[in-house]
Amino acid sequence: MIKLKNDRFLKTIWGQPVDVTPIWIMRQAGRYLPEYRLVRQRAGDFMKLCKTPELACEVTLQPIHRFSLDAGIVFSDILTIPDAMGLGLHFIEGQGPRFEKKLRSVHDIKALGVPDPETHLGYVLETIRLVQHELDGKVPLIGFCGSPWTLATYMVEGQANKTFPMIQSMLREEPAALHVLLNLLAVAVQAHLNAQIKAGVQAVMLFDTWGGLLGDTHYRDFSLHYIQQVIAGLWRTYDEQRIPVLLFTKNGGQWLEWIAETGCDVIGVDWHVHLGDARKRVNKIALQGNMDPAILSQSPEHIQQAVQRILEEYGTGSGHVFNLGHGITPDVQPEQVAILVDAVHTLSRPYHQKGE
Ligand code: 1CP
Repeated sequence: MIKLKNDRFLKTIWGQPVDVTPIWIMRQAGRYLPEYRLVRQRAGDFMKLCKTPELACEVTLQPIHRFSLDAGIVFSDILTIPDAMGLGLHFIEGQGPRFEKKLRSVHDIKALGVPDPETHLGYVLETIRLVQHELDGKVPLIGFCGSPWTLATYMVEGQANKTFPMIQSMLREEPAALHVLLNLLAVAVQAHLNAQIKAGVQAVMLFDTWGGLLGDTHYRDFSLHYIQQVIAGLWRTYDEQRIPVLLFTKNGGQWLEWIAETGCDVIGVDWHVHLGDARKRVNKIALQGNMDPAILSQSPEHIQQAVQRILEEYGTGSGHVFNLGHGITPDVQPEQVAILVDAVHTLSRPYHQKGE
C-alpha cells in the first residue's frame, strides 16, 4: 500500500474533512505545456508517446512538478483499447484520430476480440508502475478508460466526428449489432480498468464524452447500461484501499440522478450545470468540475472570480473535486493554470473551516 503525502483528493471523495478543495485538470498533461511539446516531438508521433512507458511517465509527471495539483492522471488515451482490438490507430496532425479499419457490419464486429490488458496494453500498465515509483506517494494517480459508447463512436466512424452519422444510422438500423459491440467493449474496459488498479492507480475514471449526444432513452440503453455493467465488475478495494470510480458524461447534466445510480463515487459535470443544484440532486455522491475551459484563457481576475463563484455554488464541506468542465485547451498559458490552482487552494479555505 502506498502511503500518500497528499490525500485530499481521496478524502473529499469519501466525504471526509479536508483543509482546502483539491484540484486536478482534465488533460493536464498536454499541448499547453512547452515541456510536453518537446517530449511529443522527441517521440515523433502521439501513439509512440503513449506506447513508450518512459516518455509517457515523463509527461504524466510534468504538470505535477510544475503545479500544486492534488492528483495525477496516467498519460494514455481512451483509444488505446480500439487500437489493441486491431483497428490500427494513428493521429493526423490537426485532424485527430484515424482508424485503418472501420466497423460497419455485424461481421466486422464479430471478428473483434477482447484485448488482454497485460499482453496488448502492457505499456499502459508499465507507465503506471513507473509513475508510481517516481511519485513515491506525492499525490494519488488516476487511471482511466472511455465508456463503451464513446469508444464505439470512434470505432464506427473511424475518426473524430461532430455529427456521428455512421453510428447514428447503426443505432437505428442495426441496434442488435451495436449491442454486440457495446457488450464486447464493456468487457474490455472492465478488464483494462481492473488491470490498471492492479498496476497501482488509486482511482479510476470513465470518460463518456459522447453520451450527451444521445436522446434520453438511447442514453440509458446504449451508454448508461454498459457503464453500469463495467462498474459492477470493478475491484472497489485493492491492496487494502478503497478505489473510487469517477464518471464524467459531457452534456449529461439532465441525467445526474440516473448517473448516481450506476455505483460511481464521483460524478464529473460540465459547466452547464449549477454545482449547488447538482449537489442537492445527487445527495452524498461527490462532484467533480466544472469551470468552463474557456475561462482559463482569460485574465487572472476572471479566473479568480470564476473559482469564487464555483466554490460558492458548491458551498461548505467536502465532496467537491475542482476541475474544468472538459479538457484544458492548447492555447492556455501555464501561468494561467498556476493562477487557477492557487485560487482554488486559497479561496476554498473558508469553505472547510468547521472540519467539514
Ligand atoms: O498530439 C497530441 O499531443 C494530441 C493531443 C492528445 C492528448 C494530450 C490526445 C489526442 N490525447 C491526449 C491524452 C489524453 N486523452 C489523456 C491524458 C491524460 C490527461 O488528462 O492529462 C486523456 C485522459 C485522454 C482522454 C480522451 N482522448 C478523451 C476523453 C476526454 C475528453 O477530452 O473528452 C477523448 C474523447 C480522446 C480522444 C482523443 N485523443 C486525442 C484527440 C485529439 C482526441 C479527440 C478527438 C475528437 O475531437 O473527438
